[in-house]
Amino acid sequence: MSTEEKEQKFQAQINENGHIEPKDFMPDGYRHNLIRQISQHAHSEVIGMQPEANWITRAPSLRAKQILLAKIQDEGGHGLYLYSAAETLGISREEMIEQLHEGKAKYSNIFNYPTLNWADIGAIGWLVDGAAIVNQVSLQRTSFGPYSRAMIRICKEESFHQRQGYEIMTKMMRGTKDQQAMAQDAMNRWWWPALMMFGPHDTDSPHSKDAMKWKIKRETNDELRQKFIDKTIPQAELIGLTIPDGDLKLDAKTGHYAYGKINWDEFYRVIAGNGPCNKQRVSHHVKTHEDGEWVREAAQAYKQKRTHREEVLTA
Ligand code: BYC
Repeated sequence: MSTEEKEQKFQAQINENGHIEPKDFMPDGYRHNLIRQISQHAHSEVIGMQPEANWITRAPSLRAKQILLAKIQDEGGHGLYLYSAAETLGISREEMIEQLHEGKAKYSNIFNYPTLNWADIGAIGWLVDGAAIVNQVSLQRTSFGPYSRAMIRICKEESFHQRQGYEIMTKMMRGTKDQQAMAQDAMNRWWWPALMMFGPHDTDSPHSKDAMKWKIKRETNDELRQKFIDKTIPQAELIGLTIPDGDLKLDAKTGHYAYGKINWDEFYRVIAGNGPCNKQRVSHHVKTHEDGEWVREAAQAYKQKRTHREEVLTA
């Protein structure tokens, strides 16, 4: 088959909502776009553990601490599924980590903001995981088999994460005036960066056209952002939180909320490495990676020893 025929067959399979598997033919652009997106997604999961881990030792109760620990551990697991999915496309874990450390690979804008108090843990679970679920539910139908299957497992855990955050916010809104003010302050600081998680508007999103054609993405950045806004506003209202956007307005005809202008200058500054915590996040990851060198060496030595023993036994 000529390359052109292979590409036609590939696109036909995608058009019929079939999965592409690692050993199937795929155009280079499809492979590169997926490696970029999946590895950045994996880095987000792992870097996202840092702002939450900041509050493990100061959780207000044993129950809250257990739940937070379980959630953060889940995020580490999500990173592992995703690194494995990306590895099926021909990139190694080492290369991906190197790209992260050198600033060549991105991770979600949202994890470059600080967690100043316990209400921020509520806001992350509710808004950040809430935004992530909207995106990831859609990605369960992505065309690349290993990514789609990883998303199905991840989504099962994400809804628990979102509830964990909403429970914290609800409790604080039922608490003292100071606790209510803390919850509102967290809402004010996390709302806009959470909207930015969906990426630039469709008209300014360079990867969307191919990603939609190849069904890597099943809904556009703006479609997903709108879904998140429509779903989250009633949740905020229910517990008495105000959305920090004076332009919010429900369009009775469409059932969608119109919203104010997103500060894209801030978004591009943060994803270029100049947000409040970028340097701290990456340098912490570099240090932890270096500290873990002996674990990787030991695992490698154990693997070699086992392989050698199997060779001796089967000789
Ligand atoms: N942050 O053409 P576009 C979690 C970049 S973690 C940073 O629209 P695309 C959790 C984009 O990479 C869940 N950069 O790109 C974990 C591109 O730059 P490059 C994280 C962003 O890929 C722990 C440029 O802007 N979820 O739930 O078609 C604790 C142009 O953008 C962002 C995922 O990663 C951003 N927000 O669409 C708690 C979902 N947005 O690469 C919670 C998977 C855009 O050319 N990813 N950029 O240098 C996606 O669905 C897509 O990659 C995006 C962007 C919708 C994010």
